[in-house]
Amino acid sequence: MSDETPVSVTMQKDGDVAVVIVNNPPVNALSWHVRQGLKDNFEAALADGGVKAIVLRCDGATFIAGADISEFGKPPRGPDFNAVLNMIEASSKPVVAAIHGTALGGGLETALVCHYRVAVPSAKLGVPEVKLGLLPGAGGTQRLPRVVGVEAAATMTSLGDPLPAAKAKDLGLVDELAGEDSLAADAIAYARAKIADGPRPTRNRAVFGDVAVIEQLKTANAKRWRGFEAPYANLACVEAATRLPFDEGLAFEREQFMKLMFGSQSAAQRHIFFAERQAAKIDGLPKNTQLRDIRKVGVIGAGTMGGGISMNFLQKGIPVTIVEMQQEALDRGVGVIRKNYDASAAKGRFKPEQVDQMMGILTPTLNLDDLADCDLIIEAVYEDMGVKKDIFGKLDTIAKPGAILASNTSYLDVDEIATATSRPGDVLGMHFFSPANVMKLLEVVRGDKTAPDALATAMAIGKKIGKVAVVAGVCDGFIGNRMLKPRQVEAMKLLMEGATPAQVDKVHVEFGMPMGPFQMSDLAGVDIGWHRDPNRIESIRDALCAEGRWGQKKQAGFYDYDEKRNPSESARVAELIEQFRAKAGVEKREITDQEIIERTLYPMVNEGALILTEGKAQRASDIDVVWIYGYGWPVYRGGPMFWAGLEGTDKIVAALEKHGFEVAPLLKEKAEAKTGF
Ligand code: T1G
Repeated sequence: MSDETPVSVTMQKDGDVAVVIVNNPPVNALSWHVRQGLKDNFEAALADGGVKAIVLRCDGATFIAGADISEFGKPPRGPDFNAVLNMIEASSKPVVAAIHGTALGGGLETALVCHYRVAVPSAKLGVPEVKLGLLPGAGGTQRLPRVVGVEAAATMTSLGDPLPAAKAKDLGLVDELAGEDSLAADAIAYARAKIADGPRPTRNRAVFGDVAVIEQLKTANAKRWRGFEAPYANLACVEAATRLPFDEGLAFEREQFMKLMFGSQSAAQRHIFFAERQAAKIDGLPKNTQLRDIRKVGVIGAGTMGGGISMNFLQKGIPVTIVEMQQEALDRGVGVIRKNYDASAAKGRFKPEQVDQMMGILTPTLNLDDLADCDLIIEAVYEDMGVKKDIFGKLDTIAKPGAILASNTSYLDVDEIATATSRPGDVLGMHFFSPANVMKLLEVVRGDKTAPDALATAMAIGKKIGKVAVVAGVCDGFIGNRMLKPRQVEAMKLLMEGATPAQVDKVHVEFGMPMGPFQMSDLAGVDIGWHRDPNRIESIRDALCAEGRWGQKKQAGFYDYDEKRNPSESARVAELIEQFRAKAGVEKREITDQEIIERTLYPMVNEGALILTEGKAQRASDIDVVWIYGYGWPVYRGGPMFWAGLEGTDKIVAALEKHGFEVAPLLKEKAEAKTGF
């Protein structure tokens, strides 16, 4: 081993058992120096006549959690992973994997070439590669069917969810459960007991189970896997294991792995893996920033948003005081929370006693003064600046010193709201997405005067309640809704010029969005932001609203809906569009799908470039995270800014200029340099 190789693998001896220990914080990823260390130490253990059995374990929080994803796409370094694994599997001495934390991906593949596996009950074992647009590329798809059978292997690889140790033991993936605090000793004892049995190479075991599960998984997950390549590649490899000799199956797996590895989908999904973690970091945050303690939360407004927001905290055991102005609204809001929890309990997500517990720490009140002991207060009332400033003015006197005062506003100026208080440092935005107890995105809006510790606390509590929190700057629509605007404006123009709502939506759905602009408008409500004057008809939308076509909630919007909310194209809407087109003297023309992409998606990239230049997002990858987790942008396209790199920023600029858009300087720069963001 050359001297510049970091020492991340060592070996200890316990009598006739060698213990190989990996120590590569934070997750013991299989970085090149780990592979090198495994090779060197196993070679030493195998050459040592006094060693009769070998234990592989890890220091730190977890067993090996996979290949080092940060190495992907870089020049290969250190020994080939498969070669190291084959050496371990071919060991003439029994090898036992001692598992704690999460044995994931290449980590589980390493455990699979060990002849036996011992795990603590709290351990989890899985192959999440599919979530990175990959598949287990070190024999996992060929060895799992030989240990847990085809059904479990197909499910594990194509869905990527880890198994708890007990379930893994039921499946034969774990041979013995160790004591939570005695894993090393138990694994050594287990290894010693296996000396007589000797090694049990996984590759020599027979595949078993029913291959029919593969088609069943495809049918059951068709909607969820729409547009994804990796789930199907995983299943193809497991299917290959049922009919090919091991080495041929390994070769097939390798070929499928390389295809995915060098494809755009995995690059996109790996980008989002890191982007999501990067989003949690606040650039320039003073090192010694202390988080404020959030023991109790106040929520003002018990409507859809206030109720959903409250649920996030209740299910993490954080007490909530929820305030409404009228008893009837308060009772209705609390009733909806209870109903939602009961529905989740009926699906097995909560036990009935958990629902009672959560409802037990919810305190409904009509009195704003009852928020005096809250550490975080989230206002979720009507989107009106006057109403919000009035509330924040009152909170200024009611809330205790140091309480964070957050508005759930989806676009209003947080700095202006802060002027209603004498403590602008405590004021920020926490923009949840509806339904707030389901959608993962949380835009944390940083006001000019927001204190760093208040911002850091809001980001941390967002993560604690299971959200993906992203820092946004104050501007109209922050990050997500600001980019939605040009998309919606152009979509409406396309209707005037000859496209139909169904054509525009179809292009977006085929692109991978869960729904198109008009389906989204019908779902959210066509009347959101409408001036409410049925006699003032200045746009197609005004005309729809004036006729009560407010969307799904009225069984009519851009589409007609039956009682099950199944949409159908509306002759009335076509007539309205025709009338507007005639009045405006616009000639209907054929609109291509490509033009729809260029005029609805490219302007989003343009707006994202402006957001970056104005400093309203910390980094381009934050914008991607917003669109993946807030709007369902297909993760295999990596988010708008990442996708711009795949699409070609030069191609985007050329199209935007062709359609008469003013191109953001930063986007122009990228186009000239022929790079992405
Ligand atoms: N490679 C590189 N860095 C990783 C990493 C990995 N596999 N996993 C985590 N990190 C970094 C992460 O970016 C963060 O960095 C820090 O570790 C803590 O992570 C050949 C090809 C293990 C459940 O997909 O699911 O094996 O932000 O915040 O919440 O077939 O990390 O601190 O700078 O997530 O405690 C397969 C991915 C890889 C597992 C821990 N393995 N990781 O969660 O910490 S592909 C995975 C996770 C593969 C083989 C194939 C989670 C975790 P920073 P964290 P956590």
